[in-house]
Amino acid sequence: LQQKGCVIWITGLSGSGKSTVACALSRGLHYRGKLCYILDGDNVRHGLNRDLTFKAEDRAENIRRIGEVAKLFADAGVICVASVISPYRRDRDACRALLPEGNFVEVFMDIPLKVCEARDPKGLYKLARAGKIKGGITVSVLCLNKVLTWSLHSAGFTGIDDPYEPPLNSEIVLRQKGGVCASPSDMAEEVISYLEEVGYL
Ligand code: GGZ
Repeated sequence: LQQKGCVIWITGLSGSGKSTVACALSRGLHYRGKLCYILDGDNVRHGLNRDLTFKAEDRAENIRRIGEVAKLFADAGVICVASVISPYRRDRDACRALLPEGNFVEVFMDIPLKVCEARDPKGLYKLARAGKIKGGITVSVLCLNKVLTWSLHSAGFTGIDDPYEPPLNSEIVLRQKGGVCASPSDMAEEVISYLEEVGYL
């Protein structure tokens, strides 16, 4: 195998286009004969990470596991594309630190919240605005004839009532130009050009 593995880490809000760009990128890489694998937050949360919620420490664990798996792919010579919100800078930087210098390429989907919210492909922003996401599970217990209620896993929706910390030094920033988003395949081409420049392709 002639290929040098690396991790392409796509971070951004829900609805910013991470998964779509990851797919376009994977197509572009396969077209160039490169082995590539996508770890998508939403998919990984149905299997490996199905025990995790959206509270901060679970998001951190989600990112830690995805970072470790991505590193294994990179060690095996695969270009691993991770598309995850990864809202906390500290968690992303910990994933970067797992890899040799230059092998972690952070791509920031710098798409304004109002654009992501207008897209709202799964209706999650609408639910979040209606206050139907924050709060997690409510537990009530009857104790000495009084109902005691408290909330577990209190976690909001990223960008609405949970934070997103934008990267400060990402290798690539994908943003709108003149108020218009480039197509996912044009965005993927920007990533491919970068990989060519730095000698991955
Ligand atoms: C953010 C949420 C939440 C909350 C469900 N906050 O855009 P999607 O819908 O299809 O993908 C999102 C996915 C986020 O999973 P990640 O593993 O990428 O998140 S993180 O990096 O923060 O751990 C979104 C959906 O799950 N989703 N609830 N409360 N996104």
